[in-house]
Amino acid sequence: MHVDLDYFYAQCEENRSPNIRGKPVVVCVYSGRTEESGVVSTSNYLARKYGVKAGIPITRAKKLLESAGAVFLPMNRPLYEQVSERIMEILRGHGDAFEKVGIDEAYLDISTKADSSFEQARNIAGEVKRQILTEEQITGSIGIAPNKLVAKIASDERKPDGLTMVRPEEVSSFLAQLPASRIPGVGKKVEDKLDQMHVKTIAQLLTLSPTILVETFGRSLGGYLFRAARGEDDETVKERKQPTQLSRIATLKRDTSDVGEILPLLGELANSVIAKLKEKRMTCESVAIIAILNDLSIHTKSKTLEQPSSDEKIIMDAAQGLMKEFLKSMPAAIIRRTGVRVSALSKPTGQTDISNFMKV
Ligand code: TTP
Ligand code: CA
Repeated sequence: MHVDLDYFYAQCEENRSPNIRGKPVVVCVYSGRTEESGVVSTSNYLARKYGVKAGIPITRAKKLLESAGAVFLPMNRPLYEQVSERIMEILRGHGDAFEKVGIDEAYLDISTKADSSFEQARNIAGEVKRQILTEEQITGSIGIAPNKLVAKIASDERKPDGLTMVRPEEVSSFLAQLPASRIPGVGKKVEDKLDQMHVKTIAQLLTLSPTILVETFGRSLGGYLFRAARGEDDETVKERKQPTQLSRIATLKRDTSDVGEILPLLGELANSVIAKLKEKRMTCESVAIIAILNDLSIHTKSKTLEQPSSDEKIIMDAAQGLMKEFLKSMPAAIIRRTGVRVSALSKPTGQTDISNFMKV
């Protein structure tokens, strides 16, 4: 089963401010350069009807939505991460194995829980949807199939609030009618090349020999396309490891070497990293600052803490201290973007950790 939440950031915003429901909602990543500069992160389905989608400039979105009563909101990542984390916990409980693949996307192996029955799988999907909706007021779209690849393609078939089940005997006919661009990993470049070969649908992709595919796309991508067109995939659903580092980076209002202008933004980024660390109940042992200069060169400076920590003051002091040192060591540096990174992350295991027993 593949679960993909619908217009996720925008849906979180609708839940937070119910008065914006029924209006086009656009979540923006403001670069901070000018009031309007930046791109659209995502939009609700109403805004998409006007052509407003992820990646287009905010100025363009404003033109498209002129006099449509649209709402433009800045991205609020901590909010989306909290909602995501709670939904992932719900999902985890429904799978024999669980794999989060993005903030709003996960695979579940439900073979055992569904007793290998597709009818039973459909019931589980219904229960998953119901639970996410009642507990978090979020809708998602689900694909159920014999493997991860087909499940992912299926979850995208009926959006929003969709449920698409593809039984083993239906895989070929389901895929055949779809555009080749629906295969995960087929972006604009591959699509253009396939176009030149007069391949638009997966049915047409089936006519290309492995030799042609490998010649055109190389061994790895060519082989993948050959198998994907046939709905073949044997990847298992596997839990991803905890991250070993976290970072946040942002653009300053203007290029500067003034510590007084840099520290407030650095402080915000540090706070965001600290919040994330606490949310994951993890500690870090190393803190680094990132400085991208106006010539786009990237500089980092890091420091090892005396002991693993998630303490606000310790991490904040470390980040700000590093930035002051950096500016002193490179007085001519003019900074364009800055960031904070914490690494050597671990999860304190408390009483069960053998080293704690040893200390007593
Ligand atoms: P998606 O699942 O691609 O998009 P979505 O959930 O907004 O819409 P859909 O109903 O079509 O699934 O991405 C998940 C979130 O990731 C999305 O809400 C915002 C963020 N995102 C960006 O910030 N920039 C991007 O370019 C994309 C594609 C997504
Ligand atoms: Ca989504």
